[in-house]
Amino acid sequence: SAYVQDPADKPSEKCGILNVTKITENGKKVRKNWTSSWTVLQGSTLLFAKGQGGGTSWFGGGQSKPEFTVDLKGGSVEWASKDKSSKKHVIELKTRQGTDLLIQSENDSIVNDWFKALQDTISNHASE
Ligand code: I3S
Repeated sequence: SAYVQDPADKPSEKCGILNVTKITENGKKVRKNWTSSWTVLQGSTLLFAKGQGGGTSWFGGGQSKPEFTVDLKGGSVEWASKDKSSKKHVIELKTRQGTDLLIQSENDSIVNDWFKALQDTISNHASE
């Protein structure tokens, strides 16, 4: 039936507000700067827009550009060890480009969903 969608055909799109910081850039350690960020997973790309005081930052639809994007292909996710952050529910995302991020939310179910989505995306694009 047209109403039954094969889960394999489902486009990987997910969005929400997360706390994010880079911890390395091009393989070099950088100072943390936790930012609340509108986050969009689109295909194998993860896009972040910095939250702007007062208004909600948005990208797409011809509006402001994402603050930064990372390609998940060839990356990895794991739960961050205690020495990486004192915060709870922290995902460590490592990318092939050498940019590593910590991604966090106070809401553990939100973080668990993102962990699964990132992991699925990485494994679905593993052969690319
Ligand atoms: O890994 P660190 O250096 O303990 O990370 C903390 C710092 O980035 C701190 O800012 P200062 O650079 O001004 O010290 C942040 O306020 C903390 O949130 C960082 O640690 P957590 O454990 O929250 O990731």
